[in-house]
Amino acid sequence: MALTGTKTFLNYIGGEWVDSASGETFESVNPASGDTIGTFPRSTPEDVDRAVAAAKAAYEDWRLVPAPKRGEILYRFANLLMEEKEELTDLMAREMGKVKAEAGGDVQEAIDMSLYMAGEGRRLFGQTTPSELRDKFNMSVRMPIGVIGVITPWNFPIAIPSWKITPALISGNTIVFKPATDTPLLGERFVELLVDAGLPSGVINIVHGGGGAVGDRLVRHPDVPVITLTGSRETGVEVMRNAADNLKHVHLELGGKNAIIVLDDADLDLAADGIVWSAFGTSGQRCTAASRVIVQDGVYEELQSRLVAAAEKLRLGPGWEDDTDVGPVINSKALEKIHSYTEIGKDEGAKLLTGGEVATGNGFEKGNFYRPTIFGDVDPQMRIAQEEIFGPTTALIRVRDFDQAIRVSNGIKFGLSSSIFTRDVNKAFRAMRDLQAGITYINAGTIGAEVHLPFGGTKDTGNGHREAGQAALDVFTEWKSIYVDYSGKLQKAQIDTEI
Ligand code: UN1
Repeated sequence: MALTGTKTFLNYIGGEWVDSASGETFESVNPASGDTIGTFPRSTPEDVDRAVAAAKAAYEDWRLVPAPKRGEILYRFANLLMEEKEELTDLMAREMGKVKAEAGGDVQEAIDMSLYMAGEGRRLFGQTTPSELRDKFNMSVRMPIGVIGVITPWNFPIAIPSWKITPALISGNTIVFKPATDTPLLGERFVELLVDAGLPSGVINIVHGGGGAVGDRLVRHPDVPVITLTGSRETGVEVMRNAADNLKHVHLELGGKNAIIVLDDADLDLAADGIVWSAFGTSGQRCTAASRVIVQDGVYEELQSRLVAAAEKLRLGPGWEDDTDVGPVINSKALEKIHSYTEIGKDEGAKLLTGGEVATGNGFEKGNFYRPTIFGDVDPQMRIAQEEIFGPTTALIRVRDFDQAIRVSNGIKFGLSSSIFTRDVNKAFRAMRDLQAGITYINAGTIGAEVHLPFGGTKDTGNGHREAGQAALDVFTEWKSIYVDYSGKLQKAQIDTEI
């Protein structure tokens, strides 16, 4: 299959590749070069309706396929991802822009997740418990829910669909998948591989198009009882509101404004490496990116100069070139937003230490390249220290002591990832307890979550759910409690209290 070019792609509904009812299209564009990757259907609510109907019909049989058999399909899918890892990595560097090492990691995360969820096919544990009555057996089992609406972002175009789709499938649900319009080809490849792995018709459906026509219809469709979305806080609020009329289960994974704390006793080499990796990896376009660095007085100057020197050494370039450290950002709108925050930071009185500009020359004009940016002397209340920028910009905040560091780290509306560099085990444990976030790292940056642990955040990062790990199953199943009375007589719970 050609990786780039103007090939036209289709939706996949009920086991067939089909055009949109609209006949209209949009293009996926390489963020480093401006080249067209492919043309995709700009789908309509009508297309969503067809996909939901197909998924609803397929659910009737899929829910009855034994879970270990569903797992075998996911094992095959994981194997196909392994076989295609190199091709998908290269495609991701071109369609999404991340550097090859990270693109490979994105695919690897999907392989890990698929293997993990394939294994769930032989677990999906419930509980067996005693009964309060004689000759009675009690248990709880996980039940699938139905058609799941999956809405994914462009920043982890293979990993995040796997976080949502593999637990949904192993649990016996069927899917209507709307990938981000910036990375439709990766979404399409994901589905192709699931189909090649042997998923029956209608179990997975993909409908390309925007949030307005496709996403909104999925969110409001009465036959889609569960919506899982990774996106912005604003989109999350809108989805929750629009899903409310049907009392849908909504799983939201939203923003972050993650901080790394560096105390006076930290290993500074390690901290500097962790900060550069977490702030500028994926060009800062991770929900888990370190967009704040909270530094204790005693090491502030030293760390600041090390970070500026390290940021200035990073090589900007297309993700597919081996010596690139930082790739482009996703599109021109993102570039504008990132730059507008540089202006906001300057206006607020923060000190721009390095970067702060769109990269020019060297062919950079063809893509969306922004220089790694560090602000110093940032006040914790400034907008650049409170709002998610989603780009290669980080803010250094000076603090007196550990307690102030924790307060500043917690002093935001989000609660996804957090980190502390210290050699003091007591402070490390207090940080594990007191940082208000779904994820805390000790002596590591804010990125690097593994698939067998819950992923998600507190406060405005979400609505209390987690993806990945066992926790993901709670989003895609409902508990059923089952009571089997084999006494042959009417026994009354809470009433027949004699033993
Ligand atoms: C995201 O930022 O949206 O821990 C996902 C990490 C990755 C996943 C990030 N494994 O940064």
